[in-house]
Amino acid sequence: MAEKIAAEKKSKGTNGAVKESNGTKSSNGSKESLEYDFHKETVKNHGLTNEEMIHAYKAMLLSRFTDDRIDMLIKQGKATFLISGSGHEAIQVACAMAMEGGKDWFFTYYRDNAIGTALGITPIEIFRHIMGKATDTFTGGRQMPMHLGSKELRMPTASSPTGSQYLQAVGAALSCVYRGTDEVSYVGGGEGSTSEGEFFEAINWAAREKLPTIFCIQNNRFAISVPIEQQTAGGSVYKVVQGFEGIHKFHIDGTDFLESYATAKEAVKLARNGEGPSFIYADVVRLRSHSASDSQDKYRSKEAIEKDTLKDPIAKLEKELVKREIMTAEEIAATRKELNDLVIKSAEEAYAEPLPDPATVEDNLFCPDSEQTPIKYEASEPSGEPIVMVDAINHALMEEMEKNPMMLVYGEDVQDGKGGVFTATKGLSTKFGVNRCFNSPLAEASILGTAVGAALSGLKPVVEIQFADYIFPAMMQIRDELVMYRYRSNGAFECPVTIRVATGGYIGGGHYHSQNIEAIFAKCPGLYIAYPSNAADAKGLLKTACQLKDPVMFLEHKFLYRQGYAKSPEPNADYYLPFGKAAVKREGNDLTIVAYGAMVEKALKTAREMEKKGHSIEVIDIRTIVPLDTETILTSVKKTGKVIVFHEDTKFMGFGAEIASQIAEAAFEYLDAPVKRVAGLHIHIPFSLESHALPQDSWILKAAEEMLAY
Ligand SMILES: Cc1ncc(C[n+]2csc(CCOP(=O)(O)OP(=O)(O)O)c2C)c(N)n1
Ligand SMILES: [Mg+2]
Repeated sequence: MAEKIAAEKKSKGTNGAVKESNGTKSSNGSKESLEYDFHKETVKNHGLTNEEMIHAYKAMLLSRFTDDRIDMLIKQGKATFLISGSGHEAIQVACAMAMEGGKDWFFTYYRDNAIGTALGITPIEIFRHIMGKATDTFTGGRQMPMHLGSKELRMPTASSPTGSQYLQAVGAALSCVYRGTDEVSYVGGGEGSTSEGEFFEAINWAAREKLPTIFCIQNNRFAISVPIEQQTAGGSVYKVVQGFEGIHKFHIDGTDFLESYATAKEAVKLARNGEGPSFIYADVVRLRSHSASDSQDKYRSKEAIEKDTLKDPIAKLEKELVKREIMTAEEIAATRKELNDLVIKSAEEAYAEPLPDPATVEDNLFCPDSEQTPIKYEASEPSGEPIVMVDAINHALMEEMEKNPMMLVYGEDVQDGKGGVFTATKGLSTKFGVNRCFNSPLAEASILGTAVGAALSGLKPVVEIQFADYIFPAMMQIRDELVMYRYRSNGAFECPVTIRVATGGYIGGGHYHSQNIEAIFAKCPGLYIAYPSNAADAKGLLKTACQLKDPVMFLEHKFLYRQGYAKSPEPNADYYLPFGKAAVKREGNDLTIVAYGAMVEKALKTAREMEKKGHSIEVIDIRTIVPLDTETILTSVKKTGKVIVFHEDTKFMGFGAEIASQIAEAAFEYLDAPVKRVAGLHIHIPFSLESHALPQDSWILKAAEEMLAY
């Protein structure tokens, strides 16, 4: 497509590539590229009114003056950090003006200040943010500068990991198409961040599905101190991206506002018309050091730094405004003064405002109860035909997709005929169509990253990770993005993704088809985690996960999928189980065993054995890791005085350590024996020696005997 467009442009003689290279070397040896493929001829068709040009100029100035003021505030001890957009303003303002605030989606990065000002974010809002004030509407004082965000502007609060925004923008673009809109999704980033794998995953997904995404790579030739030659093969990711079909590519001078605007306008037009994504590679200059913690004179020559100032986008636009007689030199001077005064006044006002109330420190980690989906829990008893766990999961997905047209299911191999490697998603794509249940590329970060973007923009993605062992490419999206959105935006954005993960061992799966991951992910604040032990619980909990406005990790034990003892009478379509409510599977007085997942049946087996010897054991299935039903555990322990915490994952740093320590802290006086843990060895699960690594019936039986004899 892009090649076709380029060929057409050339044949029309309006837009051929300009091949002019001054061949100069910067201090670090970089050759500055001036081989633009978007010709100045097109710029004539920018279509901007004089007022719009002045708006652009003012937005650029406001952003620049705000940067300058922050630098001053740091010197005065009134601010701590600056990450400046100086030199990047033209392309940013151009993109903002080519799009529509409040309609389109903006996945910005920490240097995208001028996008904000062009869309109407005011200097005082920036100052409140950089000073971490309670009035900071982007993050409520929770994030360092510069992480813009605005619900009204559809600008999900930015984060710091370089490159994690790309897939999210693609997910939002997917949502734009799914919802039948002509909305467009912008994503900004630096040239350095394109070395992250997620960048290429995002280009791949957007190009493959022709999604309305505008990738705006701002090439300032440095990633902190690392020059582009050390960053990218061939010295330009623009060249690398040529290999992707289905995406329009533009290489432009991002310091030239009109060229930037004409390009952005073209890209937005293509996206709105369903003609696919665009990749804009905009050469810019970094007029300040990377951040307030960096001094570029350590790694750049004075001459090279000075040379960049000759390309200052604001000076360029001023020249253009005068040349076109849109503004006089006097008007420019007056505008500069007026805006600088506004910036100084805004900084003073913001400084006087209060810091956040310490009482709010835990707010907005999860959706507050008052705003959560109202659910009638356990409205019926499971009483249908007995069903195996994997079918219960399948039915939960069917029923919830039926109820919620915004719910999508995707992952590797989930589409029919396969219907998932464990058949959990069988029939969904046939019943609901492949726009609602579809195969993703083999890329876990893509699955999660797009799901985050889709969820932010109104969909309910319920995605599958084929094996827990392979969730780790998605770790960044889960740990730093998914679970943080609500908190980092101080409640403005929610990210209700459900991640179904096939988990656990006992299937002879060796190192890479056996892992348990609940302890790793329980360390992620803001994530609910369920780990059911039977079909009815699986259905009830998964249906609840599909309704909740928070991220949920839903762990499905592979060994239980078709296990006879994990069968239950099927609950009906209105059966929902609450998170944080443990099940007392069996009552007893002499010992408590706290278990979950595949360990529940082993615990019950031990209880049955010990009953024959006259001992009564209480078995608790916690059902959800987060939240943990500590109350049910403590009530039981206070009654029995003895407790074994039993799980499959490694004993060392396993989730049982948390349970054990909570018991020790809250019920020490009630204990007649030290808290005991029975769990897996701290090794990688060996294929042929699995039964020596994972807990066996004999392990828990022996431990119970010892505890009862204590
Ligand atoms: C995943 C990740 N690794 C490292 C960092 C630290 N870091 C912050 S900005 C940056 C350089 C980014 O360069 P580039 O993408 O070119 O954007 P620029 O800052 O030049 O606009 C680095 C390494 C980070 N924020 N995230
Ligand atoms: Mg850079």
